[in-house]
Amino acid sequence: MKELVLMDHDGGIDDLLSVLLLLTMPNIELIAITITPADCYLEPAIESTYKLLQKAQKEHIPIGRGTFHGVNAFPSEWRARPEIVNSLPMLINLPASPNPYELPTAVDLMISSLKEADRPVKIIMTGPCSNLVLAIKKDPSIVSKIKEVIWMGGAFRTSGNVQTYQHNGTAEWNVYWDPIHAQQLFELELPLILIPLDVTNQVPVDKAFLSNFAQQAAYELSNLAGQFWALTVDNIPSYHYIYYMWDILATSYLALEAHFVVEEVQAEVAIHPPNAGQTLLSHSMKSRKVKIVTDVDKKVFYDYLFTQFRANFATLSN
Ligand code: AGV
Ligand code: CA
Repeated sequence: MKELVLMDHDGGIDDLLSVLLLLTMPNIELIAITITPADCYLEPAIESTYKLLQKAQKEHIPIGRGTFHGVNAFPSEWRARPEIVNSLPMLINLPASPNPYELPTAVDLMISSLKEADRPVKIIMTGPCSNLVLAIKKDPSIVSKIKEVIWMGGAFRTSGNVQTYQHNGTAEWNVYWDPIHAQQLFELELPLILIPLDVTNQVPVDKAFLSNFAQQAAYELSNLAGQFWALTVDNIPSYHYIYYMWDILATSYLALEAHFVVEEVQAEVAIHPPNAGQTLLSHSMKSRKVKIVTDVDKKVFYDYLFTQFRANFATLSN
């Protein structure tokens, strides 16, 4: 039987690539996508998501709109990226989504999708965790329908990627956007596995990768994915803003679990400056057991991307 999966993403380029990757996985059934307006503006990210679903003839999959905004906003330049995606030749002339404000809220869609599911669901989160925590607060009964939560977030034994005022650089952005709900997520003690910077740092999006990947651009999915990645290259030259396979690695966990090294740790989330959003290994009263990924078989991971994207939309097996 197919694994039921619900995705919550926040519209970054690698979030959209993660949607694309999910659509290539034969063993999962995507039951809903909810969007957090964090590393994106909501409306264009809904449009990108809907367009990708249309390409795969999956536009019946419901989309939920996040209404909660975290305390620490993402830079506007990053948030505007889906506008470019929507203008790419393969996507620009597709119908835009239905009125975003007529969509269910992310919280309500999460609740209804989980309640209607006939078996427990895996949740993949590639942005902040606010929608999920708010959904559980509104209807705690959904916890029994959650099989596992896979979250791209955190930085444990490595530095963070937030560089801003009032911050010492120890936090990862998805946690920093809403540290309070992140700490509450830990306190919920769900089956939670984090894909933190500790492991995503091992899988950069570099020119050598892009160059190899371009060789299979005759396949529609590779062509589109290659264009998405090209949009991130202005991040690459600068040391601090290098682009990684963050969310894509987290998404691939659904298919490649056996190739990931997982460790159980005790951790908490700092909620005040100068390290708001830092995921700290600790044994304080606030700390909880969580699983973190510390290593991945990089060859298996990159090979998997090449294989999955060697496809055309009309022939997606899923
Ligand atoms: O911290 C990684 C998270 C991932 O979910 N995001 C990007 C991925 O979608 C935030 C982020 C960190 N650095 C960035 C980010 C950058 N240079 N551009 C855009 N987003
Ligand atoms: Ca993201």
